[in-house]
Amino acid sequence: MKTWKLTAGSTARACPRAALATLWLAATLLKGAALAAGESADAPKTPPKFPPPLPEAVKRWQERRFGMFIHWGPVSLTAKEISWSRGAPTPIEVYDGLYQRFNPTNFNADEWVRVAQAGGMKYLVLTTKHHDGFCLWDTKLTDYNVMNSPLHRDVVGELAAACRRQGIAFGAYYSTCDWHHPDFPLTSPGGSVKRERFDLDAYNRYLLGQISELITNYGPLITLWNDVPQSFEGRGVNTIKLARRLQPDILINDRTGDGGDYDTPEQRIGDFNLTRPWESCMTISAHGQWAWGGPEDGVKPLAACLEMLIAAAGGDGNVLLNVGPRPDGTIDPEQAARLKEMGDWLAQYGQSIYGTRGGPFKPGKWGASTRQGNRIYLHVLTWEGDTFRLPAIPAKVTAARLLRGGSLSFSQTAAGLTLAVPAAERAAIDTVIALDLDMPAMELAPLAVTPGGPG
Ligand code: FHN
Repeated sequence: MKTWKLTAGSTARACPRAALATLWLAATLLKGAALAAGESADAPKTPPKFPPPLPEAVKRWQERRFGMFIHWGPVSLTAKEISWSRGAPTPIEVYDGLYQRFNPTNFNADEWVRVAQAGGMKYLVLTTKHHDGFCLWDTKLTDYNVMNSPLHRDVVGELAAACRRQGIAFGAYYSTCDWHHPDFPLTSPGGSVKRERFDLDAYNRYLLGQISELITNYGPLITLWNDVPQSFEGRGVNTIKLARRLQPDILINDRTGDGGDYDTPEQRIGDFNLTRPWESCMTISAHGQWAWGGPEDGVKPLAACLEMLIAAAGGDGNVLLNVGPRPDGTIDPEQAARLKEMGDWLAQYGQSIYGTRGGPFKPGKWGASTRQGNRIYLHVLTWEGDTFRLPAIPAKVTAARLLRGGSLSFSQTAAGLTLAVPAAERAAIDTVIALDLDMPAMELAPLAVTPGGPG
C-alpha cells in the first residue's frame, strides 16, 4: 500500500504520469503563450488591472475551507486521464467519439452532493468543459455537448440545482484551452501540436459566450475556476470583467491568463499566507489522476487526506479535493468511503477548521494552528515524547484543553508555552488542543515553530 505523508509546504510525491503531465503542461504553457502573443516566452508578466473581489465574497469562500472538485466526462469510459489521454494513448477520433457511448444512467446529482456533504465539503466545483472541449451542459455554442450524448441531460444544471437544494455552493471549472476546438491554436496529444490554421479571436468570443451561459443560466456560482491559461495573457482580464459584470460577488481563480482573486497550488499544500487567498487542488486518487482511474486506482490514506486539510487551514488556505466519477454516473465507493471518514472527523473537529484563519503558529512537521475569536486550535500531528513547547505569545492563555476531552497539562512563562499530553490521550492522526486567550487571536503575529517539531 503506497503511503503518503503530506506536511505544510511539502509536495505530494506526484505519480510519474502526473509529473510528466505537469512538465508537459509547463512547456505547453510557455509555448502557447509565446505562440499566441507573438512574443518570446520570457516576455515580462504585467497583468492588467481588473476589478478586485468583494471582501465578503472572499470571507464566505475562505470560511468554507473544504470543497469537492469533480473531473468527469465521456473519458471515464476509458479509465484514462481526462484530455491528456486524447491522442495518446487514445486516438483522437476514438476519444472524440466517446460521447456517443456516454450513458451514465446512474448519475444522480443529489447523491453526488450527499457524498460531498458526508465528506464535510462546503462547496463543489465541476469540470463543465476540460481541455478536451466536451461540454457537460446544454450550450448553444457547440454540438459537442452532453445533450447530444445518450445521457441527454444537462449535468451542470442538475448539479447546480442539487447544490442549491442541499445548501452547498456550486462553482464551474472552465478550461481556457480547448484542444478540440478548431479555432484554438493547439491540439492533442497534450496540447503539444500547433494547428496550421486557428483564430484565437473567434475562440475567445466562444469562450466568453460559454462563460456567460454558465454564470447566467446556472449561477450564482461561488467561483469560476479557469484552467491552463496558455494563449490568454492579456485576454484573461476580459473574462474577469465579464464574470464580475454578470455576478459581482463571484470569485475567479488565478488561471485566467491575467491572474485572478486566489492562487491555486496544485497537488501540494500552499505556503502560509494571510493576505493572498489560496486553495490547494488535490486528487483523492492514489495515483494522482483527476478523472476516474479504474477500479484498481485506489485512494490516498485518511492521514494524508486529513493532513492536507489541516496544513492548508493552518496556512490560511482552502482544499479542493478531487473525485473522478465512474462511467455509470456513480462516485467510486472507495473515494466516497474516504470522504465519509473525513466527514466523520470534521463532525468532531470541524470548529477548528471551518470559519477559522491560519496561524498564529505557522505549519510545519509538528502540525498546524488555526484561530477564531479569542481561541487558537493546535493540530499536533507529530509527537517527540509527551511534552511539547511553543514560542511565547503576547497573550495570556486563560484555558487549555483537548478539544474532545482528556487530560492535558499546560504552563505559560515568558519563555513560551509548555503542553503535556500522555500518549493514551493523544489522537491517532491529529491531537486538537484549544487554547483560550485574553485577546483576539487574530491580533497575534505569525510565529514559526522550532524546525523538526515544537519545543
Ligand atoms: O491539465 C489540467 C489537469 O487535467 C487538471 O484539470 C488540473 C486541475 O487543477 N489542472 C490542469 C493541470 O494544471
